[in-house]
Amino acid sequence: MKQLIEGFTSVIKKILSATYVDEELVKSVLRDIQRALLRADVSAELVLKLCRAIERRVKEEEPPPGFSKRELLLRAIYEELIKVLGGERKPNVLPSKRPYVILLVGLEGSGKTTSAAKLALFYKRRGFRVGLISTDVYRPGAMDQLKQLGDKVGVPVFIDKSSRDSVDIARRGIEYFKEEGVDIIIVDTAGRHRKEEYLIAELREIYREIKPDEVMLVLDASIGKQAGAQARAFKEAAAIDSIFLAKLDGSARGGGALMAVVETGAKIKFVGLGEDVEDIEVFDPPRFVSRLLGMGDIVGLIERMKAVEEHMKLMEEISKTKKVTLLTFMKQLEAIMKMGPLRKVLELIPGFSLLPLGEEQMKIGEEKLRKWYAILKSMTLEELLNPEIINASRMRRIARGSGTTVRDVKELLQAYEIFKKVSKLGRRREKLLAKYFTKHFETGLDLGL
Ligand SMILES: Nc1nc2c(ncn2[C@@H]2O[C@H](COP(=O)(O)OP(=O)(O)OP(=O)(O)O)[C@@H](O)[C@H]2O)c(=O)[nH]1
Ligand SMILES: [Mg+2]
Repeated sequence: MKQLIEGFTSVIKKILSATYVDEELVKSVLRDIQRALLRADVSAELVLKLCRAIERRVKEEEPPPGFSKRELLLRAIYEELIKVLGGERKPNVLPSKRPYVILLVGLEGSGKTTSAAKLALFYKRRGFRVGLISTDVYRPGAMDQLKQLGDKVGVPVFIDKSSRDSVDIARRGIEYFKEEGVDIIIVDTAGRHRKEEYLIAELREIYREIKPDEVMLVLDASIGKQAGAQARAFKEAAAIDSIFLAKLDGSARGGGALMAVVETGAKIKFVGLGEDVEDIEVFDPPRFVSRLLGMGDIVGLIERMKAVEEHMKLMEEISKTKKVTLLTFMKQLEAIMKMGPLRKVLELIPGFSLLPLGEEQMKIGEEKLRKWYAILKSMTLEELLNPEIINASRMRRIARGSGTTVRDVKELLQAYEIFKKVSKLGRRREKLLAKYFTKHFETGLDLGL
């Protein structure tokens, strides 16, 4: 994983430090991405698909106002990588019932026992009572290994070194923990198989006997893209509910394993990122990609871009709709506030960047936006949709509810009237808005256009 992170970090550096973002830079960036991914054992097909998607977006899309081609390129890389990793959604890792039995399976040495302890700690920290069971009757020392790990994370472990019957141990262990009132029972199994088919046969037997709520397949990421074939084989032959992708940290091929497994449609719930019991993470594609890119504020950048797009869309809609209400106004304020500092926002609106607005006026403006928003939030939906019903007594109630004064409420209503006029003006809107903002923030109260 380290190599992949290094590869992407240097790609991002290249983008950020380039004087121009032109076709040549995009080409060289895509070449670097290809090289980094192929080295991480990602399949050539997937690499090609990803790079084509990035290239197409940079070519075809226009950055939203106020943003550059550079930012568009960063966003395309970020979003397309997330797509390849299965999308924005985080897996649900909470148990659906109590007690909840998780059966861990996987080939020899894939990381089952370590992952069992990691899971125990993970759930314990979230307030669940956890129990661990070792059913490994084959490898000497296997039970002690789990016992030691259990002690380390402070979770009880059920073992029986005198028994040779793993299914029986599992059954008794589950019985025991049920009586103890444990919420989540994690069953570690023996990894004596080097080949999938033998394990699959045994798995069916255990499954029939203990009927776990979830079968979690532990895969070793160091085998690279081959992990995809393994995930597929298990998925087709047995009831695998989720995947724990272990050893994603250690090898250069982890990236390939990750993407190959996602491609099969199997659900990766957790990833193992080291030998320690702490080294576990819920697989969260956006977070993972942020780390991969090594750019701390990329999420912030993309949120700002999205907010601007939302604002543009809203403006479009508002200029189309006939009925403008306080609710429209409120949505507009919401969109503006999401976009960041007012100065930045105004810079995005044609004509505004030239306005001689000082720091002081910006501050007044921002405070006002916040106040207006608080007032709007104190209104009922009926009031938002039919502003004309807001009489003196309603105004008093709204002012009280929002911690403002009746004067503030009146001011907001005046602002809304102007907004209503302006939003009907289509193209002329920006100019008038500009005029309105300068006047308004200069004097604080003069709302006349
Ligand atoms: N770097 C790294 N090492 C890991 C990770 N998970 C497990 N390991 C190591 O992989 C080796 C095997 O781990 P185990 O947990 O014993 O694997 P197992 O599947 O239980 O093995 P068997 O029971 O023999 O099949 C150990 O040396 C672990 O420390 C991980 O996420 N990262
Ligand atoms: Mg083991």
